[in-house]
Amino acid sequence: MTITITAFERSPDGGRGLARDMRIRWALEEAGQPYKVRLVSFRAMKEPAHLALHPFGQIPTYEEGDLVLFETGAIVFHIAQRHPGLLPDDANARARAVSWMFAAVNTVEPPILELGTAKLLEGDKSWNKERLPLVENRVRDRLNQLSARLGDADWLDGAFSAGDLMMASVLLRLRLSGILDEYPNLAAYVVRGEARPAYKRAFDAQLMVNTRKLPSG
Ligand SMILES: N[C@@H](CCC(=O)N[C@@H](CS)C(=O)NCC(=O)O)C(=O)O
Repeated sequence: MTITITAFERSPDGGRGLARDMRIRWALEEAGQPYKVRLVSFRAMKEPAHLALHPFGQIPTYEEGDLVLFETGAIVFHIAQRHPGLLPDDANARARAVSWMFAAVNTVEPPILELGTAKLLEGDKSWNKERLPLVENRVRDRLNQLSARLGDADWLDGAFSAGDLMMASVLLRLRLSGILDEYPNLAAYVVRGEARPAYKRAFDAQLMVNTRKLPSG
């Protein structure tokens, strides 16, 4: 069955891996599954046709036959359950990998998103100077804990899994802030994720969308 995902027609980062369709592309590449991409503009994302797929008017979405999914965690989990390569066979190890997926989106990503909001949307507020260090330190609190748990291991729990795919994707969003570099083992973890052939294929495909010339007129 054909898999179709949605992605930004023009991504704010120019297609350099930050838009969340990247997580789905990466998972599909790891699983060796072909997919199609439907590009949507910011305006189209808020129109009824897209809202029928994604109640919050965002990307990415995932369509496969009658199935329509939104939320990257749920989509990557679906892919990982259906195809080998992203979750261990052992039931307990599988459950732990799923814990890491949830930890990525539910525990580590929120302070990182808050930092993005503080920098991009609140930079002109009089209170921003006082608030920003607090928000940065909330990110550091989480990274201290994650860094301690990862230690000198390559991946969070044995072999690479969907948990690592989600965690590395979330951490990537921190790179420009410089905070990730305060944690050499986490920075190296993200680089290890980016070095995977499946990640590179996904990255190239996303970048190509954003660097190709649109037909004029
Ligand atoms: N929790 C959602 C977040 C989805 C999300 O924030 N998507 C962004 C692109 S990376 C988006 O569509 N932003 C445009 C908007 O919210 O209007 C997920 O993980 O899928």
